[in-house]
Amino acid sequence: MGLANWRVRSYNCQIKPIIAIIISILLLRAVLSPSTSFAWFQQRISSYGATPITEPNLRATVRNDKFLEVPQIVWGLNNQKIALARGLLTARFLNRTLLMPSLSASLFYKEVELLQPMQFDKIFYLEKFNSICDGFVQVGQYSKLLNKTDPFEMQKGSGRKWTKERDLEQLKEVTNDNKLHDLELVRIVGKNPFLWHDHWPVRDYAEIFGCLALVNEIENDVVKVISKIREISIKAKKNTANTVPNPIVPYIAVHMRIEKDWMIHCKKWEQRTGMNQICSSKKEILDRVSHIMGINLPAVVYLAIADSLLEDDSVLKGWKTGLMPYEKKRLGVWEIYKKYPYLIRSAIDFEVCSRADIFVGNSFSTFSGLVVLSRTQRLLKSGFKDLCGNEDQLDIRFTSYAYNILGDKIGAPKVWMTDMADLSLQKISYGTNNISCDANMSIS
Ligand SMILES: Nc1nc2c(ncn2[C@@H]2O[C@H](COP(=O)(O)OP(=O)(O)OP(=O)(O)O)[C@@H](O)[C@H]2O)c(=O)[nH]1
Ligand SMILES: *[C@@H]1O[C@H](CO)[C@@H](O)[C@H](O)[C@H]1NC(C)=O
Ligand SMILES: *[C@@H]1O[C@H](CO)[C@@H](O)[C@H](O)[C@H]1NC(C)=O
Ligand SMILES: *[C@@H]1O[C@H](CO)[C@@H](O)[C@H](O)[C@H]1NC(C)=O
Repeated sequence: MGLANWRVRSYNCQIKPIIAIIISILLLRAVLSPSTSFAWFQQRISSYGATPITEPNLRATVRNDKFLEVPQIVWGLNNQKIALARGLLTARFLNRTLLMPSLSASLFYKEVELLQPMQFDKIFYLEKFNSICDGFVQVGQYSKLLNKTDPFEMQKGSGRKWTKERDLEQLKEVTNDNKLHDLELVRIVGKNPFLWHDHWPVRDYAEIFGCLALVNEIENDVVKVISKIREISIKAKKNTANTVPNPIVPYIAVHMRIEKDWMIHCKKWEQRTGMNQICSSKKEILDRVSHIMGINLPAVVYLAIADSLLEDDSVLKGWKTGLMPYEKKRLGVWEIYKKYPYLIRSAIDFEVCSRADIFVGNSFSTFSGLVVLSRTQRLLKSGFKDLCGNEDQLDIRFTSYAYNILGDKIGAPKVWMTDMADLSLQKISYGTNNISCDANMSIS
């Protein structure tokens, strides 16, 4: 979600009244005190919209003997990817290599000791990353450090007073400081400095995400899950009368965001903002998906859902005839997921959604938003220019939809494509109900 920390925040909503009063007092204090995440969140909302600082043609020289170190990266997979990209773009701004960052394998938020630190290269293929992103950003190993000079510690501020402008000003000061130029290591310290301020255009993020390939072991498991989906599709097609010799077996992936804590949170969010398109009930999701035109039935629908919903088989019921819903358990791939921590489970689901023929997600989810970004990139690379407004000419494959927004076709979800010319990541990291594409969208 946009409010990336909805899991933390919604936790507060489930507590009994007496505790709620105490919490309210604490919250009130939080508003008045600049150093809390609540204040950060307020300020985060208000600090978007300035122009980004990078120009596409200006290629910095990333030095491979000067490094930037960033603090532990936290939260859900896609918020971690965004923070990782900001760390890399900060390193690029300083012409430095980013030292191998530490991600968090678990979804715990508050208890730092439960985060399960996981090195970047345990999940992403380091050599591939550096080769695809060569000339743009680089990740380096700690073993490359000579340790002949003391590191410079760059304290990132926090709270309401630490604005986007100050954040940027600090970066510029560091680049202008000649003494720092020769220091081997600049170390950023502060609390989750990359969850907040955004100085870069969507294109820069997209370029980095395009360099992230999973390590072979995990990639092989992605392939196994997708083969299993296609296998079931092929069988289903064979059982129908209109058998074709070479069946095309597309599959649909739906990121079904209906966890209890999300539903509580999104309802509050709708109340606060006066928007009514953030939440979608299970029934609404099923209904919108069933109205997508041009799907060749029967078709497998892969449900990307949180593990907590796997025991709830009501997600498998009520689908239109011909749409065959499967989650990890019914698909028989739980054994594959089971051996991994949260981060990798989510990363596998991400790829299954990203490579689906049709993807349907929630435009207020960072997970869905980054899936659509990756699919948009692929569409543009394959020569698509103007998707929106030309739905009739659209090849059904690789189309993405937002189930929380009604589209132009009766009952169907809205076609969704990332605006690659956007100057900030706000829409993706916070969510939006404006997902129509821009005519000036072009191939990067
Ligand atoms: N929410 C959740 N998702 C899980 C879990 N385990 C695996 N996943 C998968 O990860 C996907 C979504 O990841 P999230 O962590 O919810 O997404 P995010 O990257 O934090 O972004 P948001 O959508 O903004 O919350 C789900 O669709 C699941 O398939 C889990 O314990 N909780
Ligand atoms: C410098 O320190 C890092 C750890 O902080 C270590 O990995 C590296 O090997 C050290 N380099 C040398 C040359 O000792
Ligand atoms: C980074 O490299 C560019 C191009 O070589 C140069 O103009 C700029 O001054 C460098 N900046 C820093 C902080 O080293
Ligand atoms: C929606 O986004 C597009 C670009 O992505 C922008 O041109 C347009 O003005 C936005 N519309 C609204 C109502 O915000």
